[in-house]
Amino acid sequence: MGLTTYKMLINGKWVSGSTGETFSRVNPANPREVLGKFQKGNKEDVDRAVDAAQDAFENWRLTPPPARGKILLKFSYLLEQEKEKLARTMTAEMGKVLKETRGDVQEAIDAAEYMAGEGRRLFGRTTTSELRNKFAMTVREPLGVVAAITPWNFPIAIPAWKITAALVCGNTVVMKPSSDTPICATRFMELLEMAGAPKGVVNMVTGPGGTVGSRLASHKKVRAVSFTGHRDTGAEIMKSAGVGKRVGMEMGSKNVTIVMDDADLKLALDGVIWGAFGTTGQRCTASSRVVVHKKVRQKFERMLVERSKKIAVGDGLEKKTEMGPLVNEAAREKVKSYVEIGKKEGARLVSGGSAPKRDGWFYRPTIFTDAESDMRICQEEIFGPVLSVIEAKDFEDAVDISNGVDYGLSSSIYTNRVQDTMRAIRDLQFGITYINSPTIGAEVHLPFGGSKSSGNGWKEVGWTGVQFFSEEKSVFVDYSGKLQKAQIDTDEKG
Ligand code: UN1
Repeated sequence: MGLTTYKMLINGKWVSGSTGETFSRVNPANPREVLGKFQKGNKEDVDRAVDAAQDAFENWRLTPPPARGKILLKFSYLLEQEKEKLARTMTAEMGKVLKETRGDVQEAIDAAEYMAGEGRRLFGRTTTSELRNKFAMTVREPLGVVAAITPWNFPIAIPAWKITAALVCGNTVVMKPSSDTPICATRFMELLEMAGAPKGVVNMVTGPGGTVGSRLASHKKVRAVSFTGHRDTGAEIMKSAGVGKRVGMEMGSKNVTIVMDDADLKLALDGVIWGAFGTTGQRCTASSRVVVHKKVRQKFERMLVERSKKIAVGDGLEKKTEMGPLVNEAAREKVKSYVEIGKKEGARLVSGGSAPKRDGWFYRPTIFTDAESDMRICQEEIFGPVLSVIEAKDFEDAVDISNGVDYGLSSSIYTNRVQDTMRAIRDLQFGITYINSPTIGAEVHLPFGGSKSSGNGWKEVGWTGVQFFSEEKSVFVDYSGKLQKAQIDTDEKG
């Protein structure tokens, strides 16, 4: 069978890039399997897509939000119908196991459903005025053309977080997907079109971040950029975007699970294993550190090592597989180099630390112990199946270690003490805190985002997704029939 050549979506048409050049993508579990050819877009393609989105904006912003919501509801039904097929495509394209890719599609369905309902909310506020016969309220307005720069680790869910929120608010979109998951991105766009998104309302340009992504971020007509990915790329995007543009950043993290001395260790074991090795550790929310109370450290560590050795690593399409490959060669090289760094720093390798002898970018679940909080393996994002065990003297020490990183996306604690639970909720400097469950598994109707260098203050999904993609305009209606001056004319006497 010949190789399929995929196109880009600009102004309702599937087109080739202006250079005619293409790139390819292979299956990470079997790099000899080439999945397709994709358009290598450039600046001109971005400009065409932005112009199309700009042209489509006028009609889309005036389309009643409930009608926009209906398209999103239809989109959620189409995703539901396509769930199994899409999940299989995703596993072949980026490697995570089938039950997780099904979860990825489900997360997109959930986001689309939530945002469909927003079409009948998009709440502003009404409030009082300090003057008589004057009315004050806020209304939500779209921003205009927005850019979605999306990652490969949640190639359906994360585009859905961003794009369904953008659309219900009345924005038009240009998406630049990761070059590791262009098939998922293509199918995502096709389903949006089938759901009824008018031409130009959603566009997609594939190609290198350095040209397509940076042109999108710096484009004058783009009013907002929503990015999920590596912190260094995020910093570049911030620079390209310059001032006057809304930029939402979801970047890396160095998440933590605290296991206290009173914790249910079996429950904690399930949670830490899932948090650290689910998605092969390639989640922004993955637990790459486990901070264990000294009283249970040795016991818990033995349990972790024993379980980690049993994890079945392999092709995510096979039923027995529990952990798939890394997304690409560079990702595996990065993991390898951090394992060397960890050894040199003096942490003790107690599980994994090598790649199985087979094709594909596999790596064994890896655990370091005797790790110290200031080691690079405990500070830097590895984005792979590498977990470091750090011992804590007591609760305060555990919180200090947890907070002692530049990042702050997700945290969790296993304890049954109500005092420690409440203090953890108060003191952990992370955008998300879980009690007695792993650091992964956020739901789409609550804010998602991190503190410190994990983000820049904006959050995604739920009502915070709506806030990002809309301008809350203040409106004053004076029906007194005379000039009334706020702050100057007072009405103290009544
Ligand atoms: C990500 O890794 O960027 O909470 C997103 C979770 C998922 C989303 C992860 N619902 O792990």
